[in-house]
Amino acid sequence: MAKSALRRRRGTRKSSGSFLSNAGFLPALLGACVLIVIGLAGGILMGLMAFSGTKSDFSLRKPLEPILSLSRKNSVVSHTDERSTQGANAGSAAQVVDDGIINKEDFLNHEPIIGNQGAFPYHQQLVEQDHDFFSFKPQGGGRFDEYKHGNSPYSYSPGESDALARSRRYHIKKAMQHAWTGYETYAFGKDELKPKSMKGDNGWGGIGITLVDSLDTLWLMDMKDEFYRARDWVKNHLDHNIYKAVSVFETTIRSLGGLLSAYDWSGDEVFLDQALDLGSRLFKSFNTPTGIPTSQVNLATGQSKNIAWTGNSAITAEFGTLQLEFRMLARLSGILDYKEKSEHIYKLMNDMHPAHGLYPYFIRNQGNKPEFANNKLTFGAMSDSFYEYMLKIWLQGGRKEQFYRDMYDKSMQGMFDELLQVSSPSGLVYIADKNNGVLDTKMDHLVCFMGGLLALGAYTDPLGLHSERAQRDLKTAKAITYTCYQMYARMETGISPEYIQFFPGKDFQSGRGAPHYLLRPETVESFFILYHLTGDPIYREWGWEVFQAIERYCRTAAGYGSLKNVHLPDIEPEDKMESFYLAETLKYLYLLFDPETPVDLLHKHVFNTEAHPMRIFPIMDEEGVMDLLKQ
Ligand code: DMJ
Repeated sequence: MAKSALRRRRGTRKSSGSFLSNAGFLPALLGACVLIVIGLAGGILMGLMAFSGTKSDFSLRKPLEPILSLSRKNSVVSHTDERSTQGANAGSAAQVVDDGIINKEDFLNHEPIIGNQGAFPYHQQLVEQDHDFFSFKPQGGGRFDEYKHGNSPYSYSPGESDALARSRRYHIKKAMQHAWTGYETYAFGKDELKPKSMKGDNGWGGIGITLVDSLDTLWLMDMKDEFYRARDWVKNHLDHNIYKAVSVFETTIRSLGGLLSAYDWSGDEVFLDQALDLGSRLFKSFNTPTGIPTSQVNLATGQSKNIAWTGNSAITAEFGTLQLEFRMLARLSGILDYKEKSEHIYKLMNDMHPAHGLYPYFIRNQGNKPEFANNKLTFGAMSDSFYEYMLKIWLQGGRKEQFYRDMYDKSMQGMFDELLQVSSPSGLVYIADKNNGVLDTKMDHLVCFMGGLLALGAYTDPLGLHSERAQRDLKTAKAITYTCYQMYARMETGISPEYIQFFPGKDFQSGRGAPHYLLRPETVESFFILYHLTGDPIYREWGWEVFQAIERYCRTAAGYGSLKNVHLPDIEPEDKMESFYLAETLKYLYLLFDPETPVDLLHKHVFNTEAHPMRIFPIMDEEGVMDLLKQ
């Protein structure tokens, strides 16, 4: 945007979005009347210019973003003041919103402020190609307070942050090149690169987990030479016939999902052949009396078992996160069983009718009927992606299988009723756990995927984006994502710990015993989805901050390593780089800054839980008959 236009928009910042209350309007109207009376043509022109200047502020607002109905009952009146936000990273003063929200009811009745606080004030200068990340210093969490309760306070025009985004995208791709080059040099074909000792590691059984998980990231970042070298390894060396019990869930989301997505983007049959081979081996885990697969399967023999530390139970997030992949496999192979048996799990779960649509994370799968094996509710570890797939199965099938959407909406209602919390004193919105009916006021970093999921659910809600339900979900998505951003911003390294705990009067503290960061993606995942759907440039600002912190504190000579303690800026990274760093974290960051992305979340693609995008497909024919295999 031209600088003069930006200055003009900043100059018109107001505390109310009402057209009539915009101070530019009345003077313009009065001026126009006077000038008409005295018949001065030049005066008329000036009046018109003043009027159109006011209008242009409204036309610059992004049309996708809904403005809530002003007639909603019990809305808390928001008021603003001109205090500047502490440490704001742009010269312009932000408006802190004191919306008086201290508990869940206040939050749920709160009507978000949308686009009426003037132009977006946080744009920074383009990033140079030789940018020095070592000088990055976290600025703390005392900024962007005006976003806390699901507000999108500033106006913006589509694409106004694109030039800046491209200058940042360059550095995300450089990061991928750095990580991939390290992997290719020291660990090609191994499961993981050890980023400090520069060695390969085959902890997953030797099925090239990092390579396969990275394929579509290489494709989307246009690293085609690297992609085809990896493809040749998949063709010539990848062998799933290994005598080892592997995790059905992890191997499905990382390897099977990676192969299917690589096939979907490139059309290269090598990936399909390997996916069909791997899928048939993993599918042996479904041979249980209940039909709920075991946690592990031996890829060579097909022997399957649950893991001992769960008390021999199956894990909800594991068996509930296989469906996108096996439905895709059914479609590509013509083997209907893949679809039916993976979907059957959801029917079984639905028939258990858990209170509030919330599922404990251990399920006994030995008898003829599944049973709940504990009473622990969470949207974090061990349950998370089960809720994610309720929505995404529905999206994958062209939004026609209402059963899944109903299940999702019921569970979200349960989450609102039972788990959603507001912290004190800051009023941060988060999703707590519940153990045997007692709230555990903590939130895993893993829960941060919920910002993106709720937003996706809102934008595709059959009741419409302007419905009360979708608006509730959208503002909650934004509020949780703000809390997740704070999980980074408030730490000494600018990087989030594994979980946070909330204490009355003290907001949150890093979770006792887990101050580490494993290079996890969930927060930047939500930044990407929220940016993609709303266009609000704030998510690019937060994403850039997170990326700089990762560059500063996690980069090693050959890749990136996890952090043992996010409170200690002088600590070295660990010798561990999970494949999801390349598959998810770097991919989501790249997509966040990629104005030219071919990814389309609303019309074309659905991401599996490991960030592998696949095309959606209508799953019923015109008559409404289920016909997965007809495509
Ligand atoms: C990934 O393997 C997947 O996103 C999974 O659903 C849970 N989290 C890890 C990364 O944190």
